[in-house]
Amino acid sequence: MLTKINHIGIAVKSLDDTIPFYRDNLGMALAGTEEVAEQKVRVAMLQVGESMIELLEPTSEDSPVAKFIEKNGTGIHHIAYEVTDIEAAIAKLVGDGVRMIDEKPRHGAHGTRIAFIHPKTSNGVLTELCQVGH
Ligand code: CMX
Repeated sequence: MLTKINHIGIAVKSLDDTIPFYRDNLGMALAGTEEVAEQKVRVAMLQVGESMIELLEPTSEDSPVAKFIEKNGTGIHHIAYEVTDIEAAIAKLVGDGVRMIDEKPRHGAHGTRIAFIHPKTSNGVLTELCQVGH
């Protein structure tokens, strides 16, 4: 069902302040920045091998990422696994009794479709399914 780790999401206060460490010190290629209005975040994707680091900057105080930073500080926010058929993956997990945040895919960054599993059923790790393309 899962094909690889697509990205790891890291909550940050400012993309501008954070990108230089990943791009210049660690040498990752910046694949692009984008606002995901539905998720109330601005994101920067940085390539590392076949996976990416996704920096997440909240765009409003009620953003899930703003709430996360307020409670935990900045740091790892979620892990995203790539799937080839997100509807089938959601249906399997729902059938298994897994608590989904999203039972229908939503729009993620860079044309992806995404769905989150609730961290309470994934051992405290917010887990994302991510399908590239449509
Ligand atoms: N990782 C692990 N646990 C998390 C978490 C995270 N990223 N975010 C919240 N939680 C935990 C909280 O610590 C809290 O636990 P306790 O009850 O033990 O205190 C619990 O989940 C509830 O958290 P909350 O702060 O009260 O917030 P909500 O219930 O309102 O929302 C969640 C939590 C996970 C449902 C919500 O953040 C959500 O829907 N997340 C998915 C969407 C998202 O994160 N979008 C941003 C990224 C978008 C992208 O990658 O494109």
